[in-house]
Amino acid sequence: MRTPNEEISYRFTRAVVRTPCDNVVNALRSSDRGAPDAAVFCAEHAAYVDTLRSLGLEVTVLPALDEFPDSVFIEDTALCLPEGAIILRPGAASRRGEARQSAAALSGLGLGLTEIEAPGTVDGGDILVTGSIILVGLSARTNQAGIDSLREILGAWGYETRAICTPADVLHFKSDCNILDDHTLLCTSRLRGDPQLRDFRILAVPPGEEAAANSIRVNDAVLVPRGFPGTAELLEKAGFDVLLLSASQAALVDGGLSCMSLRLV
Ligand code: CIR
Repeated sequence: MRTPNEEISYRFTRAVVRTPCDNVVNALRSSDRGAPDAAVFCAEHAAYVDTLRSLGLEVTVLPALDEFPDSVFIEDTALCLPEGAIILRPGAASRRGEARQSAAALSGLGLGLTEIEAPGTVDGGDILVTGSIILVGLSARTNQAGIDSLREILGAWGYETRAICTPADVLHFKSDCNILDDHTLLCTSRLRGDPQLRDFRILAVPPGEEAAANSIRVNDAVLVPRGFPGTAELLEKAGFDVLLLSASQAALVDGGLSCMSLRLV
């Protein structure tokens, strides 16, 4: 077993992001609440990049890819760990080509690459790194073959892979659950009590603020989407430094703060 080092889940030196493309108006979405505005999306994305830089990360900004409407959600294409990058095989066929693009960029940064093989599918949004335990949500995007393939790679690196059910009608596990520190998770109340989360202290977002569970700890701050005052207050009372960010356009196409970057230790 790998020596527990929980800080790999929230202490980062680098991030890789991809600029939203004009074609983001055609991004996948579970229900249509209107198309995102590409210009507003770019402005919100630029503020996100600035915030990552202000927290000490070196950020590589990859160019927009108009042939892939969802490509701003780069987290779904790879898992980056100190041992190397695992190139994922996204569950949505329209997104598979994004992974090849990420592979090229990550290899250019000097990371060793391995990959999830067909018929496995895994979206990065279903993977939560919590030190030596990696939680992987079984979802409409991440299948059992994908989890098995991931477990094999991660096992060789000394990590324990724990499968968990992504709640029904939720896109990704991390839509509902993210790490705050070595022992604490922020999640929706529908995940509270899940036996796979038994080792963690749980802070549950208030009812009606489920989307705020996709907040991310980055170094000394927690990035929280704007518009969820109960969650911001909960985190501040628990001693976290909260930074509010607008993610209104990502939210229209089922995205959030975690999915817009690959964060590297
Ligand atoms: C999709 O359906 O794949 C995109 N529209 C949203 C992906 C969000 N990714 C994430 O939460 N990790």
